[in-house]
Amino acid sequence: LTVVSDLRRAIDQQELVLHYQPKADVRTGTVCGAEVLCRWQHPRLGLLGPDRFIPAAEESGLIEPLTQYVLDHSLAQCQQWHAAGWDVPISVNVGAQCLHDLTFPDQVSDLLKRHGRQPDVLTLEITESAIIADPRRATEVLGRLRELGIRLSIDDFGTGYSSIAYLRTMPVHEMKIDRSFTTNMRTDSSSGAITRSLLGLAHNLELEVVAEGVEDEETWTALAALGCDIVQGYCLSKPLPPDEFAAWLRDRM
Ligand code: G
Ligand code: G
Ligand code: NA
Ligand code: MN
Repeated sequence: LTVVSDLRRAIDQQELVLHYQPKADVRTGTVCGAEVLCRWQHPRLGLLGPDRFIPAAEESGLIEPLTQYVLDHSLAQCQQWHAAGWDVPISVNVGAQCLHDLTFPDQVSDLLKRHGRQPDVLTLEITESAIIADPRRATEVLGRLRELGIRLSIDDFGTGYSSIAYLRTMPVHEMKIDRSFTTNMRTDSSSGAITRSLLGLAHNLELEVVAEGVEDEETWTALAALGCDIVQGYCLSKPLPPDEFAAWLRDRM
């Protein structure tokens, strides 16, 4: 319970820290973006993962200010990289409440302008459950975000109460195949079959495909053979704080 009042302070005091996990083109290995993952540097409890505070933020209404914070700080970071000669698109996770707020698209647009970034540097990762809570409202908000030129990605695909029918009406650009399928795709035949099927489904709908949870070279190679577009996972790098991410990027260039 104290998490909620603590979290409000954390946002005000800027105790939330952002880590960045790179994504790469499957064929060339070129870095093509980074997912922004929030942590809380708690003064007493140390570094807390999102599972410790995102659910409380969603229940208490603090997810909207938290999302604003994450967008604001990651777009500032993106602008700094740009000034240093690196154009790294960013992907930010967005919960259900933002997708049901008709003012959200304009808020995002204002933040992009404030940081001097073009809309196509930003991908918003959404989950199926966020859509299902209020599909009509979510479709309207997503349509507006897409009109603004922001990219949209459907995260953890296949793990929620998925409805493939939503893929027909959701204006998304990208599908992320959940790591529960990709991590074991070479050893578990049903995970392999699901991965192949999701790739086929996404490509038939002209969506780009990101495979999450790619932990080894063999899985990367197998995904390349299946025509997957982008990989993310420990094989490339774990999520890193900004200074370590910059050093990692410098080493690869
Ligand atoms: O960083 P980690 O791999 O532990 O992230 C676990 C999950 O926490 C992610 O898959 C994502 O759904 C969620 N998460 C991380 N950062 C954010 C954030 O800034 N906003 C929201 N809404 N969820 C996040
Ligand atoms: O947005 P999402 O809930 O998918 O967040 C990704 C989560 O998965 C983060 O918590 C991140 O630390 C974790 N992760 C990223 N890459 C890998 C990986 O290769 N293997 C595993 N097991 N977890 C990963
Ligand atoms: Na995500
Ligand atoms: Mn995921």
